[in-house]
Amino acid sequence: MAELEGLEFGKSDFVLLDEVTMEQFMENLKLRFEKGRIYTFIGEVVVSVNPYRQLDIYGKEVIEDYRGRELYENPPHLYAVADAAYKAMKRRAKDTCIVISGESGAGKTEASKYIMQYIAAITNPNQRAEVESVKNVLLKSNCVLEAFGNAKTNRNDNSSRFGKYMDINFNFNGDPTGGHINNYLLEKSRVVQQHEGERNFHSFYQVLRGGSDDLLKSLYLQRDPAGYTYTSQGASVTLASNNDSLCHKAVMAALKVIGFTAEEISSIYKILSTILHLGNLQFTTDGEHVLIVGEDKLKNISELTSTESENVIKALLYRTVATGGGEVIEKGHNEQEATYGRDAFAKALYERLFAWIVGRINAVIEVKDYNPALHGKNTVIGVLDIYGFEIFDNNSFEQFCINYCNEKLQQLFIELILRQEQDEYQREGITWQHIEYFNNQIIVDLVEQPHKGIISVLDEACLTAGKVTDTVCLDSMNKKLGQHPHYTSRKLCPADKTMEFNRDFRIRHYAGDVTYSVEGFLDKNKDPLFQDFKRLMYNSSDPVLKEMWPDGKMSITEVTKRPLTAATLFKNSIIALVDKLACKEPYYVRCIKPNEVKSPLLLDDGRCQHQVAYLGLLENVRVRRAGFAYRQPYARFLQRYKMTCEYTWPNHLMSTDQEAVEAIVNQHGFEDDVAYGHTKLFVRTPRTLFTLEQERAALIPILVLFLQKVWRGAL
Ligand code: AOV
Ligand code: MG
Repeated sequence: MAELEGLEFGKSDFVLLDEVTMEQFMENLKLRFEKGRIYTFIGEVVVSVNPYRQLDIYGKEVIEDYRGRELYENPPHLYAVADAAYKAMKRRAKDTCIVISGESGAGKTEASKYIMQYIAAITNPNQRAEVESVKNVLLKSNCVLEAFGNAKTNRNDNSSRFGKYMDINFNFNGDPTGGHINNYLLEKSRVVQQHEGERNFHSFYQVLRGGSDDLLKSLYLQRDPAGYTYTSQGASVTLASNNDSLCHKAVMAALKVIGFTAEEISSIYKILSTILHLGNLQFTTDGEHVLIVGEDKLKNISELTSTESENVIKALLYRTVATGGGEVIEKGHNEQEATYGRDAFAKALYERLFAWIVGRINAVIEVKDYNPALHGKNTVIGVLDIYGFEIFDNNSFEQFCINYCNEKLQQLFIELILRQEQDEYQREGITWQHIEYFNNQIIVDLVEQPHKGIISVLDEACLTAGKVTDTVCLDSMNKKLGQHPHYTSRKLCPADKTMEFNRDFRIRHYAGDVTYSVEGFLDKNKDPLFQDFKRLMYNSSDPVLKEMWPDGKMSITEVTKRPLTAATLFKNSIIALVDKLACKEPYYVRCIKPNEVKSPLLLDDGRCQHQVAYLGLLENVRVRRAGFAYRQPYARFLQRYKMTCEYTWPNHLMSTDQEAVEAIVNQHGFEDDVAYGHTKLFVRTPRTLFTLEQERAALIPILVLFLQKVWRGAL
């Protein structure tokens, strides 16, 4: 067993602070960070600080130290939470989930990978081939999804640009039998546009830098990302770690392990290449018609997508529209429309590729032929790693969605860790001093409330016929939400020079104020794509591509129903996610970003205090300190520990179970560590239960012997 830490490393659980103040919390956090102790408990919650350097605290040996141990037996670690979630799942057949939260760059994705590795390492001791293969796919899927779903932002060189929730299914032995990945709103605008200092998704640079000469030749690509508009707008084509080429090889290998066929892999890279060529197409006009500059690229595109070149030209320059009289006509684009259509097509190609990859992985790991009658209950551990709260110089629709999602997760944390806890004490009649915390439900409502919330105003503007501009939409938000304490706009607050008239609005989020530019909101919310592109792809003779575009089958006269908007789809998916998490036993990792400069040495006081405050960590400590770590209904407690007390074994003669439980508690001298609720016993520290468990374990063999003798009539 790993040694518990000495006091020179500070307190391993914030609950042990002398006083719960920001000063003491920060002092402990800082001391531990300086000593390389990046994890600290708050009860069962792990607080993690990004070390920005490789620490020697992971790997096989350390995993062995944590395997099957109780939380408090080892120093705080992600492995301890992973083990707790696993034990709850295995011993009590509970579905559990591990929710990893924190702002962009705080270390969520890294944490999720360590957790997955831990679960993979401790399961399947018998090395059964089918379980090994499931584990392998689960682990390898990370590498693929990071390549296609992560990118360099100004906050994080490997920023997740999609949300990921992965369910891992276990059989009654506790071995993984499969899984399912849900992905949430990929930031597809990045495909065609990157801010200064940022990059497109890693996958593009990886293939350009790591693809073999033959592959690049077959894709008509040159090596230099600077040669493609879509990979060079951020003017930052290289990562500090500069490992694009190596990653490409790892992704190729992972795709093969997962089970992608050679044709499928080829189609994936053809799509990436198509997107790059599309980005380099330009449009001009001869005064009457719009023309495409660079016919050679067109030829490449039609070949890569297995479509006819004239159909590609047609889809890029014209759109089919149904007139009021039911007549179908072809309408030529102007230059601006053609460029817009091209970008929308490139974004959709990438988005569908990503969704298809996720679906393909799911098809491999989906639990097949599971028979509960035969195999027992199929339990699940969910791991959530989603994009963190983010503030950039320029915040748009994507940040709005990402930050809304983080509000929802904070709300879930409040609901599960703070509110339910306090509610239960009240219900059980345990003396309790109420702890104040900021409840962000008000901000969640500001965004998602039907008829009144921001999403609803946006949708209304999108559905209104005619030209509703972003500014008109902003006006209507100002009218509807001007009074809301968490909403401001420059119109409502003219003195605030940090915002622009007619363009900006600000939300006071739980994690800080974010000013959003409304420019492009409506378009991103409507997310239109001309049917002509869908049809073009559906008619491709590449079966993989065709499979991604089933809706291309519809003719223009059939495409009348308005699809749900991007914000509403996202909202619905996040509400479904929260419901899924809420019915599982939650385990939390709260990640903190120590500084803005990725330094392993600096713990920026101001930045960290801000995160500790908005994550509600002090309140978490207070609730935990005032509270009781464990609770059990009297009957269940009695059933389990009655053999440890002479007054309760084999049966008690007291009038209630509560009295019998009191007898057990008193005999062991645990009076100060418990409280009696209406229906449950509340236990403050884990050591009490640990002692009882040990005693029970020691007694069971003796009791078994005793009972055997009784049955044989020897006694
Ligand atoms: P995020 O997932 O929280 O951000 P990451 O997990 O990608 O953040 O972490 C950012 C970077 O910090 C990583 O690429 C590593 O360089 C470093 N890092 C994080 N955790 C560790 C660790 N335990 N040990 C060593 N280095 C670490 V975002 O996806 O942007 O919200 O959307
Ligand atoms: Mg991430």
